[in-house]
Amino acid sequence: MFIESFKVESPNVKYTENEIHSVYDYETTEVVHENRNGTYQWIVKPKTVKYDFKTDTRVPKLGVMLVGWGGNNGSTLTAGVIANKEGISWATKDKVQQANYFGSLTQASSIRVGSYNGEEIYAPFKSLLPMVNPDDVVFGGWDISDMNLADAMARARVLDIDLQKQLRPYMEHMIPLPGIYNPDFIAANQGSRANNVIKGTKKEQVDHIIKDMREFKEKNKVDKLVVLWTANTERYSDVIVGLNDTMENLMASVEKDESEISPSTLYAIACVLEGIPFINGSPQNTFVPGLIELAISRNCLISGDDFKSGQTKMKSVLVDFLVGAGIKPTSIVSYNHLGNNDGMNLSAPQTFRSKEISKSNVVDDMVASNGILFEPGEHPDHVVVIKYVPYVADSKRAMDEYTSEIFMGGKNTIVMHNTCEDSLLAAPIILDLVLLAELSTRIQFKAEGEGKFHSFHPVATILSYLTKAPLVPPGTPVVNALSKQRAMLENILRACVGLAPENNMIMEYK
Ligand code: NAI
Ligand code: DG6
Repeated sequence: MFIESFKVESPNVKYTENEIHSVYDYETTEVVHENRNGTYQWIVKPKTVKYDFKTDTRVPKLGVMLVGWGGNNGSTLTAGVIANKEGISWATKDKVQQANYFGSLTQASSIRVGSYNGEEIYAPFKSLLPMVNPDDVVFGGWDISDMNLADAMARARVLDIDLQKQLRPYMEHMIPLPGIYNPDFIAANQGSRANNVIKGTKKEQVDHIIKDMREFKEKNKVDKLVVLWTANTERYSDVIVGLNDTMENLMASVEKDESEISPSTLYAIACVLEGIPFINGSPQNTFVPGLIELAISRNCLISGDDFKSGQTKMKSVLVDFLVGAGIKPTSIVSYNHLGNNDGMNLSAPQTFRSKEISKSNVVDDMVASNGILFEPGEHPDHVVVIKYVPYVADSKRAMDEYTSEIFMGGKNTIVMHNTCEDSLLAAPIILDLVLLAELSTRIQFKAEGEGKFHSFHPVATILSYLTKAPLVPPGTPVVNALSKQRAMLENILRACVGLAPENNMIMEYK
């Protein structure tokens, strides 16, 4: 049975006018390696830590500024939100299609809340805690191309033409602000697009972005802003001692107009200085060590890297299944071809290399979790190929071959072929990232023994379900397995309203 909303009644949960308070027992285990009677043993000690969560339930008016607003993702997301808000439907060759948010965890997925008369009760994911309604978000942003969003939507060739016609009046007045352009960081084939750029030194460019954000907030009367990079994949920046390795060195390098500070890092610096959450949807190392230090020192949310949309999402499910089933994946070969501007930009070796790195590291934690199948340091062969084929436009083709060793030396080969508009996968993920980033800034907590409430660590691991290469604070394990990432996010939100983690034991029926 599906219900739209619910309220938790528990001595551990208190709803006040502006907050939900929850006192929560976090069940965990501590592992120690100790000398017991002359031999070292692994000892595992279950423990319970009491946490206090408090969530501000006042939902702000949210502004979202996209870097790369006029790209396929930016224009598709903007169009999709307008279509939903306006209740637009359009004719396809199959049927009359209604706007929807399919593919969005927050808007289109559900959670199990319990059982009622022997039936499982589910509710929308978004009913867990008060979240911004996408209809109320004000979108804006920057692009190095000055094309208005209606023309950008047409250039993207993603949405049905009847829908585009209806959306045009809403989008033709939307014009991206000039962006920071440095041809050294993206493919040379992007040069002809760059007719809308901010001039000046790096310091002046950072100041310009800060001014843009302040003006956007003021003009649109938004309470809060989130900025998300959905611009071209950049090449990696070199991380150099004295240049960008510490917060001080990074800021000094901006003052000195050092060429190795990338545009994405400059936008991120501007956001952190203004206390505005910044999310990186592309694979490059925007978050150089100096930037991470800056974000931590200012307690400003940063999150990344690279949207986890299709092929990698499947990989983080399939390899988790194989390793979890005691089957040893030995070779993973992933081919992609696509014909959109992202594909054209990735046809340059340096930008491709950024994507290759983020697509390749996504099974490491699953492999490391099973010492029966894999020796320490052993990995499956893992190859990623991306080719630019203009004809297929945004309709990306992904072909994967997984070869595994099974019982008694047998071999198993699984082959998958996935065809999908890339931007229709990415747009709902962008929405989830900004809505969840905003929500997470309203949650505070303290563990027993901690005097004061505090927010999550500024490096936002709770968003890792949505990214290929989750950025984590130094010394924190990276989790790539999709089901674990989803469980982490859902269970933390459940804790905020005093609900037990979803443990799937269903003891009520045993
Ligand atoms: P796109 O090429 O259509 O859009 C990128 C936009 O960024 C372009 O309009 C370009 O003019 C603009 N741009 C480039 N540099 C800029 C700068 N410094 N400042 C402001 N604007 C700038 O690409 P698309 O398909 O929208 O993808 C965007 C990014 O998202 C790419 O890096 C892609 O690799 C990444 N991504 C996409 C996924 C998907 O499924 N679509 C999944 C994972 C990541
Ligand atoms: C080709 O791989 C282009 C890329 O931008 C991908 O489409 C994007 O990174 C999505 O990757 P995945 O592996 O999540 O489908």
